[in-house]
Amino acid sequence: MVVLSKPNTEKYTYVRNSKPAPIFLSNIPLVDLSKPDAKSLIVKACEDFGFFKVVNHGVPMDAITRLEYEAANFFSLPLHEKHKAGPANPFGYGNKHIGRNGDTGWVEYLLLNTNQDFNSLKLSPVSENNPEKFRSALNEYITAVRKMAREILDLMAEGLNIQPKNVFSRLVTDKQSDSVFRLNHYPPCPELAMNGVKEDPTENKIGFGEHTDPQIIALLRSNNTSGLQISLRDGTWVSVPPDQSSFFVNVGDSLQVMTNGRFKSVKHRVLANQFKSRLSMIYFAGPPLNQKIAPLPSLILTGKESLYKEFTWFEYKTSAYGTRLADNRLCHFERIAAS
Ligand code: GA4
Repeated sequence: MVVLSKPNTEKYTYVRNSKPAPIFLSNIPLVDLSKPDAKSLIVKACEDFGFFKVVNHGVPMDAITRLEYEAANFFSLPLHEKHKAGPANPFGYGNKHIGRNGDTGWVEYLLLNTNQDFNSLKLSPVSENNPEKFRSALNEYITAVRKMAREILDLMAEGLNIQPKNVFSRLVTDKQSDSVFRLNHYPPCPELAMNGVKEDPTENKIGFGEHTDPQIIALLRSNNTSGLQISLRDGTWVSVPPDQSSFFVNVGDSLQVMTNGRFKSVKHRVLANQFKSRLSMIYFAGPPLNQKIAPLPSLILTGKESLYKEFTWFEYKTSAYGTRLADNRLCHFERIAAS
């Protein structure tokens, strides 16, 4: 049996929910990739929420289970063994510190470049950890999830009625695509009870602070522990009921730009759970570094203007990585409307 490592109990950020009990979003847009209405549902969901849930996604359940097992083994290693994977600067193991600008969360993680050769990833053959099995599970999962990303992006282009069909997907299937894979482990947070927070369900500890993803889309799968929340257009935070057999898709900033703001990148965060550990796997589909990102001319409606300046993904990424999690990253690339 895998026992996930015990967290320590340092002080971390708490947030007070705007409503007394967590609001669960029961009507999360649900897209069945095998159904003909998938493309129109995806477009609607990206316009309304920048977020949707996917079933019949085509990622084999055993690839998911295998990676989850290997990841749980990894996170159950003693801290000094996990640190052997190298610091998450930019790729490797990270603990409580997120990014380079002072953000913290109740989380440990492994951040990987999907183009890297996982043989270079230093993993220890300790107890139930088998580095070879971990590497092959990563490769198998990432290959399957990249295929799903391609399908979803093709459906978006079809749903938007724009040509060519692969206008979005070619950016993430390119050999040079700068995509990232992240395994997040949120240990249970006993401190929530120790602080008397148990009596106050409006207070929560932050696992991963609010942010939007800079890339095109992100595909997230987690175990059955809750914690993920998305922000609605009016700023209300709603909890997303976990579903270990489905995927959740986030629109990223780059897609917001390419659609000239028609699709919105979704602000999201993860709250720590008092009792259960949460394990999530996220594939951030990004374009090649030299790719120019700008509103697609076919999506600038007649009489409307381009809302964003053109930039390369390298420029955006460099700027984004210099920000704090909760910062608005797109504002630096907005065009000032002509008066
Ligand atoms: C958010 C999405 C991905 O997890 C990530 C994150 C990155 C990091 O963890 O290093 C960033 C964050 C993310 C956006 C702003 C910067 C960079 C932490 C941070 C404070 C890997 C990514 O690409 O951007």
